[in-house]
Amino acid sequence: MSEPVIISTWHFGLRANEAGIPIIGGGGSALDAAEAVARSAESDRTTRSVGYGGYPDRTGRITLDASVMTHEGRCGAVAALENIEHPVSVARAIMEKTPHILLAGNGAYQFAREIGHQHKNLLTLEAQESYEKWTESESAAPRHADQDNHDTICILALDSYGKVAGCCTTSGLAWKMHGRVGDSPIIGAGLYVNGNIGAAAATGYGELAMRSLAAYRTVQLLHKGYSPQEATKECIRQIIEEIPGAFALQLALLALTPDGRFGGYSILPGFQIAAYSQGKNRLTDTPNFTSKNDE
Ligand code: SD4
Repeated sequence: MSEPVIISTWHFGLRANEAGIPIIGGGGSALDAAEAVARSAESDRTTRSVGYGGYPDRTGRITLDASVMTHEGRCGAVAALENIEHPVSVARAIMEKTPHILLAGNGAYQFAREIGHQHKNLLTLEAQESYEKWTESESAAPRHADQDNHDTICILALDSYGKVAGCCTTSGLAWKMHGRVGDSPIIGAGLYVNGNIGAAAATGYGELAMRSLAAYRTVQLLHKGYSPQEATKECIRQIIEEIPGAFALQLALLALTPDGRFGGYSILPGFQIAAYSQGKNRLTDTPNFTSKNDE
């Protein structure tokens, strides 16, 4: 038997973890626990980049990306899904009920409706007001993921049977172009799980994770014997070396191994992991490239 672990991204992961703790503590699966954490964040109207309450794209529409992956390497994802509160559960249903991995846009919406998801307007008044302010004031460039624009939740979980699983769910970068899809539903970019080696996920500026296949690369580093902390750091180091200008953008990685070790690393300061382990749910700061605070 393993000691269960749930790690998730950013400070609001702490509250969301609470939804998964009774599941994993009661002998439930890593996937069930991670999905419950994701669903809790999706329904939280105060998180600005996940589901209900998220910021819209530059045309005022909220479009959602999500993915799930199991210890067996089974996976499902949705991209550019609109008006459905729980994209993570749609991603899981694609994995479990269809021969496909990724459904996008209207097809994803139709599938969600067929399996019983309700149509819901996800744009809250607060998010709409922020959007209106942006349309009046800003240039047309999508915001880079920074301190104020970082709410994608990624969850990696280890259950008491020693199985790892992960989920990501997001409304993506605020004010993105309509139709833009980020890293979160791209298996290998925003999320990757290998049941024997470990799991990794990314949050931040999705284009960096897509160009580098950051989650897959991190799992490969775990395979080479790096610890989760070292693997996330080395992956960020490689990305900064390979991609011009990456050092000025935020990308944060987290990783978990089947023996319960975990860690994270980011380019810019401010990334935090909400970690439930050894019976405690705590927020931990992670080292980052900019502050060079990991020596
Ligand atoms: C994206 N990676 O759509 C997401 C956004 C994000 O913290 O993680 N923000 O690019």
